[in-house]
Amino acid sequence: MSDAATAAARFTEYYGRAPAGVWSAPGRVNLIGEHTDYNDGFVFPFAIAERTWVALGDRADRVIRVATSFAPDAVEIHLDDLAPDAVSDWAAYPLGVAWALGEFGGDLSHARGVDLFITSDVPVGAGLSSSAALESAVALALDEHWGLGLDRPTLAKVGQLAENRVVGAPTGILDQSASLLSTLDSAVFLDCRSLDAEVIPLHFAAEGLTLLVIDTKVTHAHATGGYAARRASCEAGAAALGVSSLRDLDVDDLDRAQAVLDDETFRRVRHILTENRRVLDTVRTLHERGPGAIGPLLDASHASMRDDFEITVPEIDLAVATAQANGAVGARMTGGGFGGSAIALLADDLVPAVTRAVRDAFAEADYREPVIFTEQPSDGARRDR
Ligand code: GAF
Repeated sequence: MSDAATAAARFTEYYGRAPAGVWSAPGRVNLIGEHTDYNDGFVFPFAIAERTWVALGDRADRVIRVATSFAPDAVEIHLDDLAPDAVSDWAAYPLGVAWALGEFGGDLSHARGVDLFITSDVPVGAGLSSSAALESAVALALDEHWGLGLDRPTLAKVGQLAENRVVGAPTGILDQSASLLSTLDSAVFLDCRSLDAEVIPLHFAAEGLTLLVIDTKVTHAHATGGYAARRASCEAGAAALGVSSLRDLDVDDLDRAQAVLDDETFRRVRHILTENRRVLDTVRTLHERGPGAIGPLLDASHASMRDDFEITVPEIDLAVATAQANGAVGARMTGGGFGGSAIALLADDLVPAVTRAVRDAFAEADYREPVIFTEQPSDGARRDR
């Protein structure tokens, strides 16, 4: 378990002086709205309790150096040399963000260099957005330290650009927005076209509900493979249907889509159109009937990801089906897919039974032991000290 004091202590140990400040940003769970972000659609994520911390200290020159508890060697670069292809591996995230700040109007020409030390307790490869936590913490720290004055929606775009251009993953704006815009006990209802964001209270605890995360330990990476293929299918579907993005279509257009598209592209498109609808229905249902009533929408979202978008894996499907069979209000995969985590919303007193049932089912199927924990919707990025 890390915290701001640990990040400061590690900075001091490494650089031999105290940091000027410590910032942090959380990972996220997406409650519903998967792969809709890069289709200009709707998402509804919240920040989780696990965070990434960045301790920062000034330098006299114009070098930026990054060290971390999760890699042996520090990486450094002159601010004038920042470029998309100048950094690689884990350093692409923090140094990619430093480059991307300039692309969004941050004036780095007079900025002094910085030393950074990064610690994190966001699990990597679990579909809980460790990358956005890192990008968002660094973006906020550098923006505030250098006085660049970029607002949080712009910092989310900075993190996304770093991920797209420097890391090389063609991801949308969901994860960075969740990390930067969330507040305690709430989720962010984001329109990824207008970037209008509304923070909506979830009231899980007040309603006697617990959100369980089941990390299947099947790891994924979005810089390779299926994620880009799904994105390409959506773009091909939109082009064939004569729209600039799938946001311009609604479930009423499904008959026409089926007539025009091949079966696979149609199913990809159907996931996006129905998922946008489910996000809107979830927000409405929360307002009208509370969180105990959103379960069928979570279940339907999972079925759509499994059957139409085909981004789940057998471990995830087993976790979801077991939670559902043991009384969860609703359950679904969260995140980009091809591994990662499932979430289950359930009555507080069902937590031990559902946890046991999922563990037993995994053992029975000879799957790796999952890591199962409860999660509280938490605060977004902030300065800690
Ligand atoms: C990953 C991406 F980074 C997000 O942009 C989003 O597309 C998500 O997968 C799927 O909803 O987390």
